[in-house]
Amino acid sequence: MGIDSGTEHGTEPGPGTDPEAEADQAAPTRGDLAELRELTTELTRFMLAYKFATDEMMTKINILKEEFASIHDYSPIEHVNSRLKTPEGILKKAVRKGCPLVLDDIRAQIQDIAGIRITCSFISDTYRILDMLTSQLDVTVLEVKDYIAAPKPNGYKSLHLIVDIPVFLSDRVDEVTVEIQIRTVAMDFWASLEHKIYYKYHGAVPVDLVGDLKQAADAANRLDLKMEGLHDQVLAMEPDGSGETHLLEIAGLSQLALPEGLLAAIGRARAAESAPVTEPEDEDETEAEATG
Ligand code: 0O2
Repeated sequence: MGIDSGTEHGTEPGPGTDPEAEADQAAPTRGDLAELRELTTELTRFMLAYKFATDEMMTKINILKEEFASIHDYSPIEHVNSRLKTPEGILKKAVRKGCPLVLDDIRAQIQDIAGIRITCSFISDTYRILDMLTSQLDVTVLEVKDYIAAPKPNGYKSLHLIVDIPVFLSDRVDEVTVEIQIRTVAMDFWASLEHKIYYKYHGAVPVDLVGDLKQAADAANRLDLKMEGLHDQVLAMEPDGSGETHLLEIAGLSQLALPEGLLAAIGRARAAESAPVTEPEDEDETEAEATG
């Protein structure tokens, strides 16, 4: 690109060079600029599709979270966060995986450009959330990896879900891949520390630390099982065992409250419906009685 040419820093041009020709070569042509503009637009569209897919998936998850918080005593979702891989991160991963640096190949081979992590209270909740998301009609499941049932040798546990969801753009619909990791708070605590250690040692974690990490993963698992057991006991103590609470009692949902008159009318209608059915009196007899 000419940064090593002799014209840099006021150096005299060497014999046989034509400064004008060099300047022409270095200056971007109209064609170059058009190409650059096209590439920028293409890259922006590429990244935007992942941003929109993340937004859509976050909406789905937040709907579940809010619905649970409003109707049940607790939400199985503790936290949700999302991240988009940076173009640099995508490039690094593509090079690491030997993926051609072509957008279509990157799209097909790098499945965690859009990533969402859901942290749940209990192990059973992770599967519950997995079922709820995978059964949504517009979600195409590409892969489920169950590292909870089959943890990695280092102790890593999590559910990994790779899905495609449609993103409706002005002129087309793109199917965009999103990676969703679902794990308990304890699994997440372990994974974030292990991730830090792994990066600190550039992947070559000392053997004793590997052993300690595995022990910590086992302890996290014991905690998860204990907490789940306690939770089951608490649920069993509730009158109907459902953990349901009355929607209208929830603070912050006053705009959903029905007028008292309407509630009373619904109550009367229900009571009438469930009242024992009385046999209708014989019409002729009633008429005869009336006429004397
Ligand atoms: P980062 O920096 O979190 O994005 P892939 O490389 O994704 O094509 P792989 O490795 O078979 O294929 O996928 P897998 O096993 O589903 O892992 C994907 C992601 O899960 C990782 O992304 C991590 O975020 C997480 N993960 C997997 N194994 C471990 C682990 O042992 N410890 C921790 N802390 N996290 C793990 P990246 O791209 O590797 O890293």
